[in-house]
Amino acid sequence: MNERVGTSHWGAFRARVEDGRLVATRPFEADPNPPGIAEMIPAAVYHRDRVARPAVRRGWLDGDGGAGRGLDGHVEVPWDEALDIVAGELDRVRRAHGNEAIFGGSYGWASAGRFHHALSQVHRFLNCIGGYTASLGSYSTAAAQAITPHVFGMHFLKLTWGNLNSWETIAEHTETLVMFGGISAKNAQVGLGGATRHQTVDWLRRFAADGMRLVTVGPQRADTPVASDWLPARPGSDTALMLALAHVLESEGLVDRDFLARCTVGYERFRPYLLGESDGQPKTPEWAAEISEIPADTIRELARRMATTRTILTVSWSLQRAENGEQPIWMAAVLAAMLGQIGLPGGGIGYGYGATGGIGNAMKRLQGLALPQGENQVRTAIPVARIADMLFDPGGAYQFNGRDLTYPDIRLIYWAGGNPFHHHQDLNRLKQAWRVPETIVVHEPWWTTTARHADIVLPATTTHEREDIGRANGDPFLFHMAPLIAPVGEARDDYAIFSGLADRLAVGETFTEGRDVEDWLRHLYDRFRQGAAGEGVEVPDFETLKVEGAIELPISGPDHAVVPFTAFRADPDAAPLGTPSGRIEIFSETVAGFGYEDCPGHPVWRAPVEWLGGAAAATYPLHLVSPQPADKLHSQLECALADVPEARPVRMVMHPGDAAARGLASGDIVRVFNDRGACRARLAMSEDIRPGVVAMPTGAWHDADDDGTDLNGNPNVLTRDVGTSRIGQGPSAHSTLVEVAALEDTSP
Ligand SMILES: Nc1nc2c(c(=O)[nH]1)N[C@H]1C(S)=C(S)[C@@H](COP(=O)(O)OP(=O)(O)OC[C@H]3O[C@@H](n4cnc5c(=O)[nH]c(N)nc54)[C@H](O)[C@@H]3O)O[C@H]1N2
Ligand SMILES: Nc1nc2c(c(=O)[nH]1)N[C@H]1C(S)=C(S)[C@@H](COP(=O)(O)OP(=O)(O)OC[C@H]3O[C@@H](n4cnc5c(=O)[nH]c(N)nc54)[C@H](O)[C@@H]3O)O[C@H]1N2
Ligand SMILES: [Mo]
Repeated sequence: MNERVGTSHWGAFRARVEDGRLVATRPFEADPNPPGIAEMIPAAVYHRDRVARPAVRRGWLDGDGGAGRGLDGHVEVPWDEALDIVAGELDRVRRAHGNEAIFGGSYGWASAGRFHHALSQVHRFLNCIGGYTASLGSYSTAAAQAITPHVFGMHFLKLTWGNLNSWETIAEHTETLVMFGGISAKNAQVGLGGATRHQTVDWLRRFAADGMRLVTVGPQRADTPVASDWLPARPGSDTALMLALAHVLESEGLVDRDFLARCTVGYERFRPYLLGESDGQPKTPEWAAEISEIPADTIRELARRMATTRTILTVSWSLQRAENGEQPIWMAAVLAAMLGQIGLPGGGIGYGYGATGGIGNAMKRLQGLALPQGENQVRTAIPVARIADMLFDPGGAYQFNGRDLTYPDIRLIYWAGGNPFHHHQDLNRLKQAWRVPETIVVHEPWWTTTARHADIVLPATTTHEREDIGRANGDPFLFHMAPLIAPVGEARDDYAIFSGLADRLAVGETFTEGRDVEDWLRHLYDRFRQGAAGEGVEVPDFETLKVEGAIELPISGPDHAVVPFTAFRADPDAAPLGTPSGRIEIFSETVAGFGYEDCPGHPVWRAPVEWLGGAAAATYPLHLVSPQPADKLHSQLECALADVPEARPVRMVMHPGDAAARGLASGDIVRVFNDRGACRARLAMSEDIRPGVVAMPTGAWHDADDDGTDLNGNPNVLTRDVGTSRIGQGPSAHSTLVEVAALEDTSP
């Protein structure tokens, strides 16, 4: 028996390996709140849905032009033959159409481990053969990434990772914590690269015990894991609510004029809109009460409380994964600026607490340990969530953050480490778009829906089958990830697959630089060590890490606590922001200059097409939110979870009143539908969701019956595939209306 340490996006674990077989995992000792997710790893690793051997789709071999994708089966071929085919296709397409015709965006979370990070591998490889059409932004925060540089002069990831008050500082100073979208304990279980010590829930418990006023705004009470005042606003109405809070501040003399004058620009251009002088509609609490269904008096009381106590406003990433998702991000900044507490300990604004594990941890940031990706000769890149638009409309014009662009003509898609049939919206539309390219290559450990829709499927190892180094942003631990088991079936590491292809395309040496895996690990690790030493952090050598398995670096704790924007607040001329004015931009000349009706020069309330207050609600009266799943990461480990009796279709939470109105009961298998599609779900009832809203987590593998109804409960057959706005062009999954009815036929 041998208990090695492993790590994953959902944290570290101890692995029990018997006779070369992974039999069980148990929690890592340093984790006070270990997630249960790791328990599924053994069942998933040996699951019958593993891709055993390279496989080529029958219809592709017959030259069906993509028509059979997702319909026909695959034939297994030996590795050499598969690699010859893929190398041949890459070469053919780049010669005939140029490298721009290869879509290598390959968005996805892949798995933990720094070297074998599939996206770094695929991008490095494609750069070696002349480049590829890339994707920009993320499904997580595309809209926020587009807007915050205009407002704060800073990339959103820098804002959400480094420029928010640490938990320690909040505990010490904050009196009122207003959480738009809550601070989610289930989401804090995971972190890109790992989250070792899960502390978010403990911090929230402490805030509650200390008597901090906690307010959750959003459709689900449980989005905050401790008791809080719940304002069950309609989904998509947050901007209106924030405007009304701002209106109270303005009309009751509670605005911090000095802060606005010193640290912001453009309030005088925004104020006429707030007061209704420019559009005839004052943004009063009564106005917002109609939109959000939060009583006007509640809004007034909250605004006064925010102005008279040390207050942080937090905004979850989910708010911007919706139509006009840029607006709540921008308006929250304006509201915080009016309160004037930005730059004070425990005051101001923070985006993304709880979205992943490391956010809010007091931590020294260290760079490095990433595989160098080289340079992409192709300049074309699309906003990540516009993939179906791109495939449907080569040469088509679109606007994105001030630029007029056209979609490239894609002939070959290459995907390693992501699952578009998990992450994209309106899957029935994606399925059509996916038929367009000539060839689709996917590396996958499992027969996911994406793999089943690919022409050539190359079996990849999981992270447990190879040696790697584990480390994550916002986490003090370093892991040596020894291979726990031998590769399953004929699976190969992504690195080995790309090395084989690079050889065939005469760039073997460029891709590998003559290094094997061990050489790369040492090389990346040594660079990381040197970088850390430059920051005054001593990192033990690789041999020591190998022996120890896990090492905690001395980079976290109260000494590293952050109070963001202090220097800026003290002297905005000496420490300006990266905006054109050097100030927080309440009005942005740049954004106004784009001339977009859907994102003018200051934040505005714009009703989405699909929300409970609009015309579409007459036909589809329920708002569907599709949050992240609590029991896994996205679609990963799903095959094992789905095997548990009664686990599929997935649970969908509904208010008892809405269920009664439809004659539905807890446990019923229901049909959830709109004009875009339909799926099954297992009904669960709860008073903790506001009436009119249903919540179904993402992650079930899409599989449809003959009339197209998704059997497992994948909400993305229902979601809308439209960009957040012309600024962000992000995914707008949370803006979706549906209806729910009993399913006549409940046979599996
Ligand atoms: N409706 C709705 N949709 C959403 C969201 C939502 O809130 N609502 N959220 C969106 C968000 S924020 C995100 S980030 C996306 C997530 O979407 P994805 O990141 O695409 O989802 P994953 O399931 O993590 O996909 C990773 C895939 O990589 C595979 N993989 C793991 N390790 C390896 C490896 O070593 N090599 C290779 N080749 N493959 C590997 C896994 O088996 C899995 O299929 O979903 C988005 N979709
Ligand atoms: N266990 C687990 N954790 C994860 C992930 C996972 O797959 N599994 N994925 C990770 C990833 S990639 C990301 S990007 C983050 C995402 O983190 P978030 O984007 O913050 O999380 P979501 O789960 O999409 O949504 C959180 C809640 O927002 C609420 N909500 C939806 N629409 C609105 C609205 O209009 N207004 C308000 N006020 N609330 C609304 C919903 O009730 C939902 O439960 O989570 C990460 N954490
Ligand atoms: Mo994400």
